[in-house]
Amino acid sequence: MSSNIPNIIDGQHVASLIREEVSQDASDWLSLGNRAPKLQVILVGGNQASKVYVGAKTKACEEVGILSETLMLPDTTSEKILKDHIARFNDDEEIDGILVQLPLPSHITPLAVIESIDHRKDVDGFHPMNVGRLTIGQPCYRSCTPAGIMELLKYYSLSPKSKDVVVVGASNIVGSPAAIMLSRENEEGKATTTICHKYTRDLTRHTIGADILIVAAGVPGLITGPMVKEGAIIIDVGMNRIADPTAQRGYRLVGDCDYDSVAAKASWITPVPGGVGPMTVAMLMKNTLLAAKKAVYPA
Ligand code: L34
Repeated sequence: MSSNIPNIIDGQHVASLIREEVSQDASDWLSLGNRAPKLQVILVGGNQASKVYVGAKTKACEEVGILSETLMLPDTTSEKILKDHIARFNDDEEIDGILVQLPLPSHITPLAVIESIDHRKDVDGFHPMNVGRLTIGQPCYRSCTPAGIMELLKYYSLSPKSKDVVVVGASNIVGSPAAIMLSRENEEGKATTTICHKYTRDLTRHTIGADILIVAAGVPGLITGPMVKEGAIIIDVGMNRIADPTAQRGYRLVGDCDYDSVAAKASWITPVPGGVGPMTVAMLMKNTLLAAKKAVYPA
């Protein structure tokens, strides 16, 4: 057994610093005579985890001086009705950012809904306009979770430049934009990036070479110690609920890494909870303030 003790990447701490910064910027913005930024959240259906995440976003808004409203719609809401609400929010000049919490009920096509959001209010950075602009290095809203990962690497001076980065999971929300950000030729990028996914033939062959390993597959315990290089930096994006009768809420949260065996080899690691999750929320605050200031898409 190795006695290696990794450094902890404290997302709770870095997120609170970002919220403080946004709070200061928002109050400066107000004192210039502007109205308060406003985020419109839409939550369709009763997904329990979504309620927790939206709750965290609402609380953060309050804390930093962003107005927020949450429209709760039933599971049975049609795509048409949802889009009608979005059209109304697109036209509302008091609303700066619009966020439709995912996942949506299966009868709704998420891309159709995302495309109906005005890209200038797409503070999630999911609209094809924002994804496209990210890909070619143009100003855009950046998906909050990968943007939060970039902030964590920056805060702890863990430069990806010329490192071998492996991203496990190719989702539109996390894996794919994370890989794009890390491979761009700019201050925060310049990594050599590999994307693995459920069709990858031999996952370990790739993960074992990673200087920075980003895991966003949604599979608890997918990555174990023997799959990781000695001294690797581990970013665990997994947010899995495991039934646990001894826990107060009846479950506990685990990432996609088998924490103990992976930590035994890592130089740095994100905990779950308290790693990437809080950063997602903090970056949303940042994006919403940018939207209010029309900083990404000037009027
Ligand atoms: N539209 N849908 C849209 N935007 C997003 O950015 C998200 N995401 C993901 C799911 N759907 C979305 C989130 O908000 C995941 N996600 C998210 C947000 C917050 C947290 C985790 C995931 C979070 O705060 N995690 C805490 C623990 C929360 C708990 O106790 O359950 C943490 O410390 O990791």
